[in-house]
Amino acid sequence: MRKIPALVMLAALGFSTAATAQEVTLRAVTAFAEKTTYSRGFERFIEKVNATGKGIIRINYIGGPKAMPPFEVGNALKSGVIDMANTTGAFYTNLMPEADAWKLRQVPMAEVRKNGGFDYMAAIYAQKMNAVFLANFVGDNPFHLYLNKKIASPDLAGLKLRITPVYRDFFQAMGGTVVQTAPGEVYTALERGVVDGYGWPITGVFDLGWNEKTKYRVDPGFYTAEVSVLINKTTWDKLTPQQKDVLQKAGAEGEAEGVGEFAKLNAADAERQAKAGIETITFDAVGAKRYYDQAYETGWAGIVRQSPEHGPKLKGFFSKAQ
Ligand code: 173
Repeated sequence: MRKIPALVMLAALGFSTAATAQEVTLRAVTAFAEKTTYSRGFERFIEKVNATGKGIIRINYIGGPKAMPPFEVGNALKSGVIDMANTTGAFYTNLMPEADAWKLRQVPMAEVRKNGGFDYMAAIYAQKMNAVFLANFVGDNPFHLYLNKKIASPDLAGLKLRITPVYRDFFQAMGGTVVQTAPGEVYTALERGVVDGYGWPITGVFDLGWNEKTKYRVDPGFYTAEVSVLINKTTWDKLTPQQKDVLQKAGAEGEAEGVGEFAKLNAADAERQAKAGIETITFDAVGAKRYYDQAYETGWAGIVRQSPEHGPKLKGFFSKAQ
């Protein structure tokens, strides 16, 4: 028998795989309630992928926190129980504390993709999460402290506050007592008076009715929310270039859209809060600067404490030029 040259053999195999490639289906979960602010970008992304990827790739949207607790989505993604997740770094710090550093990003996402920061993070995602970070759907979108008791200065002594890892170091540094909960437990915690306030971005307070149980918002905002699509890396590595392309295109479009979208949403939600009777608490110029600076100082200190190896590098990539 004549030997078939290896190259011909490979080409034939490659051809037959491409010719018979099946539509792949990916299982997806969101860590935020379905059809609310931080799931909407993901839901648009799914629609786009399912339209442009017809016959090539399909996303099976399993749903949100009713299907899976938000703080377990990271584990499920890493292990391959799900293929795709819409979530935020603060929800999987147990696996990758560095992911919470996205909140400290002060330069546009597009710049992080160019300055080496994205590649640096991608390597950590591969190593610690077995994941590919596809796209961030949230533009600049500051966090705030919401309260039901008035404060005159950045002093949270005697106050109990609902947190995630986003706010922990900052609120504790101001003397607050903190309790971590998933977003789905905030309403009840406020209603029962279990907490005197909570951390949350400028947008989304109305999604779960928290406006009914919120008296004050403290200004200025600090940090920026990050909510992104992650893909299990084992799944990703098995996709064809064509399948990857569908995901990457829809991801890049969503990331670009998020920038303008959140600029509008931030302004609209601030106005809606004022109309709903949520009063703003502000400090004098010195107090406001101290508050804002303390947010970043305590935030970075927390990241560096948890990741002495990567924290200082990430600070270089994510911070505004001094
Ligand atoms: O407060 C939170 O639950 C939180 O950490 C978060 C992160 C990104 C967007 C919205 C909320």
